Amino acid sequence: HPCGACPGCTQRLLCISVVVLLILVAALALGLTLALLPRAPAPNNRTGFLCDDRMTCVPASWVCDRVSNCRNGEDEQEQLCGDLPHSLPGHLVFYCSNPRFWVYADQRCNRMNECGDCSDETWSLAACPPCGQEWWTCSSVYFEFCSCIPRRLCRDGVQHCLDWSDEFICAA
Ligand SMILES: [Ca+2]
Ligand SMILES: [Ca+2]
Repeated sequence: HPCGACPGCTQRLLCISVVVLLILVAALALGLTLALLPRAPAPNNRTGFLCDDRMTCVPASWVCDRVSNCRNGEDEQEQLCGDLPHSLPGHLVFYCSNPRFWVYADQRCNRMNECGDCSDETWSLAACPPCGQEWWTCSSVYFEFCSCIPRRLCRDGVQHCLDWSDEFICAA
């Protein structure tokens, strides 16, 4: 039978047409959405400097270190490095408790005392997470550390903690 001959056939054809149309519209909408979405700035979510290739993410402390890490050396350009730290984007800089001193953002909470007064490590300003598995928590007697001592320094016969806990309590 030709389709017009029975009402059921026409209805089925109409139904199929509507479904096909709906699928097409949905596909178009999905395509548009994907095309309009902002592209991910980097392969993973890290804080750093994004090179012009939109792929290479340079750690903050590699910016303006006189070594080109971007293919075209964008991380060392005059515009960025001419007046440190003011010429740097704010997210790459951490100001110590004494605002005359600053460190790169990736030096905050890296367990090393780069501010000199541990304000990049232990003060509320830095808001660091707890020391974690690899570290022993105590007050350091060494200038280079603050409140986290590498566990490899536990029970090595040298006092690293003010309370000696690295030699008497910490298990390496
Ligand atoms: Ca560099
Ligand atoms: Ca630090």
